[in-house]
Amino acid sequence: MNWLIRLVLSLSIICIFACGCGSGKVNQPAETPIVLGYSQLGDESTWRTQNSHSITEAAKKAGIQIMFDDAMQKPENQIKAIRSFIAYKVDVIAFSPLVETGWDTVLGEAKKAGIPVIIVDRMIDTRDDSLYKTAIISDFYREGRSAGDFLVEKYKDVKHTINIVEIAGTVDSTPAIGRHDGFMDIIEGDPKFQVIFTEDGDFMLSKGREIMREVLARFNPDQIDVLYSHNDDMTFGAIEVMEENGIEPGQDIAIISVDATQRIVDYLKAGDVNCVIECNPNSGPQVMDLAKRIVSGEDVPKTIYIPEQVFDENTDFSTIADRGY
Ligand code: GYE
Repeated sequence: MNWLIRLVLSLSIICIFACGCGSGKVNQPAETPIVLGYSQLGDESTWRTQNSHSITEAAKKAGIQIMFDDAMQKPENQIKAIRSFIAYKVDVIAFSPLVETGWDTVLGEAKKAGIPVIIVDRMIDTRDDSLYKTAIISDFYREGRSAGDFLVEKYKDVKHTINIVEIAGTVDSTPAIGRHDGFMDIIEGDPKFQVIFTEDGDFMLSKGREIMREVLARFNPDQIDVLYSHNDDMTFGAIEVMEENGIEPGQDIAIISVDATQRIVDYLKAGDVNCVIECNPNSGPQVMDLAKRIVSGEDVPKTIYIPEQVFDENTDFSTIADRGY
């Protein structure tokens, strides 16, 4: 489709025109670049900012024209963006779904239009897996189990009750579901572990702060042994509040956090956080590779898990590479 028409239509969509530079090859016939419509769910966290950066940079490097839309944490905006990608007849659609449910209709429309879909980062809940070509995601259930395993090991010789506060991610999102379920499946085996409070903080620093204030209004600090937070930004908010209240993070309250941004790794090294579960936001190059393979008709695996690690207070810190975000 004519780019001028697309430009006129795409008022709310930032189009990043990749120059396709860097191949250095001469005599190469000019090819029409792949056009990828990408619906990002928002910009709620350090992880998300890095993920968006990884996606847009990788598109440039791969010579893919990306139409990138930020849905600002609203599934209805994601549906709108996907519909506009369909109207523009992009070659491939990729999106990171805010929540798991509610995608069948719009993905059915993409399928009808013959546009393949790549799911990135979080998963969708559907009975019809022909609605997407591939999903490149994190194993959130395993992340939750790793958090539980850390506690079981840390408190293996302790007999008294371990009271846990959980700050969870967005309701109905794959990371919040997996990180909760995996964790519970491990700790429920031992009645000394008790989750005394859990609330959703939407993966946002400000909500982590708010929730920790609420927790301290309900409980004395010495009633809380552990904070399990579904992402680093919420942990940062909670730590701020602990410090305001004279609580030593990592000492008075043990902390488990998910993502592994540089700032949380620094806290881990300083003893302010006890366990960090890595969640890797740098999926851009793999997404571009999948887009190219799908457009050229290659078969790709239905589910791809991004490899991730766990760092805790017993890790040799010199082995933790700089995070870069
Ligand atoms: O952990 C969190 C972000 O979906 C894996 O979303 C992602 C999560 C990530 O807001 O920081």
